[in-house]
Amino acid sequence: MSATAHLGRVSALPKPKPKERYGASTARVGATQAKLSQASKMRSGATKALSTYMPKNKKIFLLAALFFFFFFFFFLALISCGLSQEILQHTAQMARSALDEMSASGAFLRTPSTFRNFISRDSNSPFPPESGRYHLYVSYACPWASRCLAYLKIKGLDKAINFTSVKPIWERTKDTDEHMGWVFPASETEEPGAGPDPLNGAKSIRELYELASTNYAGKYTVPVLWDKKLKTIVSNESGEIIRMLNTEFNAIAENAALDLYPPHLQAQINEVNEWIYDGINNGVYKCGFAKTQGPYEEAAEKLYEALDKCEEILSKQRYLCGNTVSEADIRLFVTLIRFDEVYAVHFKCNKKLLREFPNLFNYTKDIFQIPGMSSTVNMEHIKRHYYGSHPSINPFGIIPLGPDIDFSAPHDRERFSN
Ligand SMILES: N[C@@H](CCC(=O)N[C@@H](CS)C(=O)NCC(=O)O)C(=O)O
Repeated sequence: MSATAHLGRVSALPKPKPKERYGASTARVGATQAKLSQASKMRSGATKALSTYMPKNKKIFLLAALFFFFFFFFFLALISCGLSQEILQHTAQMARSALDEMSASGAFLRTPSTFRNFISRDSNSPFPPESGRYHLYVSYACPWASRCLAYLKIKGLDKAINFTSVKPIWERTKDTDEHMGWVFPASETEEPGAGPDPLNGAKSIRELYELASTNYAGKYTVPVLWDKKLKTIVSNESGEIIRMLNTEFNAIAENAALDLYPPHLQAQINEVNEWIYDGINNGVYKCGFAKTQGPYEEAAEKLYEALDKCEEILSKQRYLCGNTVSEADIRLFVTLIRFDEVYAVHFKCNKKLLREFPNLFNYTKDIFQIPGMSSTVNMEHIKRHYYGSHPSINPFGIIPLGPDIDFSAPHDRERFSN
């Protein structure tokens, strides 16, 4: 109720007869009345109208007024609290997809992952590295999930840790809201490459997050490293999952000797990862998801600076951190393999194509040809996902035919072999 509405109601009341209602007035009330009548000369029309109906017993009137104002502001506060809670809930719901992660200036801002447990050989670890205990949920389309899948394959861990891929195109995950996300096919044959959830019978990745946490309000991303024993998510952060896969399962890995993060290269790998993540891995997303020109241009410039830097490094050595393959190469590869097929068109990264960087292009073929790597690249899933799941970028979902690059073609990187 507004203050003016209330005044309207007061002025509509019949004029009270003070003596009849309250009896004889006291000297104190009389003095107050005198003061008030002096002050009333200076009041607005509305306040004058109010004082016309003021009962003689001022104490009661003032108390009533005080109560009224107290409850009025109390209810006002309650209403605004309720509203702001509703706004917060709405914002949380809206932030359930990468497409909603925007700064005020229209730049893409990726939010950090939430499940950050570590599988460890440490005897006190709640997540010990047991064969058959963990399951990796991925999408072949997703570069972050693909780097985990690459580790499963090249470390020879795919028998100890099984994996399932979701369908490439986002669908509604619930009838009760608008969220679009990763879903499993209903059968083994519905979608080549993807399969139903073999553990929980979940219909979507969202359902896995809801099984793991009843109050989760973030994005429902892949990869998800699932613990069958504790029925929860160990980690949804690919950068940390690959570190676990590199070292913690060596007792059961078929290719335990391969160390993609050896102690003598760790500082160098960390340094390279940082600018490659910012400029390239996440940089292509910053180009593609920008909603204003400025942040797009800033991201595109940074992207090409970083690509030029890689091209320069790879003109002198076979891999990013020397002549042995490392974590940094797997992390860069997952973006490069998608570059000309998707990012150049869909994310507007077209200043220069991967194929126009001789060293980077040959390097991408070289990594693709590491035993096990090619099985982690499903270009059909990749193209159908990006072109089909972001209607705000590609409203008709049309998938470009080209360029259909043959990454198994010969490359020239052996020239750097020791
Ligand atoms: N920090 C995560 C990022 C994973 C991520 O962003 N995955 C994307 C697919 S490429 C996803 O699942 N997005 C779902 C969404 O935005 O709703 C990681 O590196 O593991």
